[in-house]
Amino acid sequence: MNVVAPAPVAAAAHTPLKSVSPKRNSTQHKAVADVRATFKAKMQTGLISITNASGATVPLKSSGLMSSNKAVVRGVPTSPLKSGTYKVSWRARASDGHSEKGTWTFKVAV
Ligand SMILES: [Cu+2]
Repeated sequence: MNVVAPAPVAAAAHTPLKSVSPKRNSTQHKAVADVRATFKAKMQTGLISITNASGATVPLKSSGLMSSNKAVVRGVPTSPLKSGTYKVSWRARASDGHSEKGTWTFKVAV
């Protein structure tokens, strides 16, 4: 009888991203007060940064896991985001200790 080696397990996201707000590639028609990356489970740590169309970092008054829901990494700009294109970068550590990161983009037209 042949011994079949187990197939290698594909490197998958350990705690996948469930949704982002504002939605990826969306256009918002009012100023955006916060951005959120929601995962399928609680995370250990998380950070968000936002850059504008010229690549400048948008100042945030807070960035991190929401204390009321640790599956959500939230970034709160110092002032709501007005018209422009924004890129959100997130980085988070899952409960198994592995770090993940990603980006998404959205527009504001007010
Ligand atoms: Cu993992």
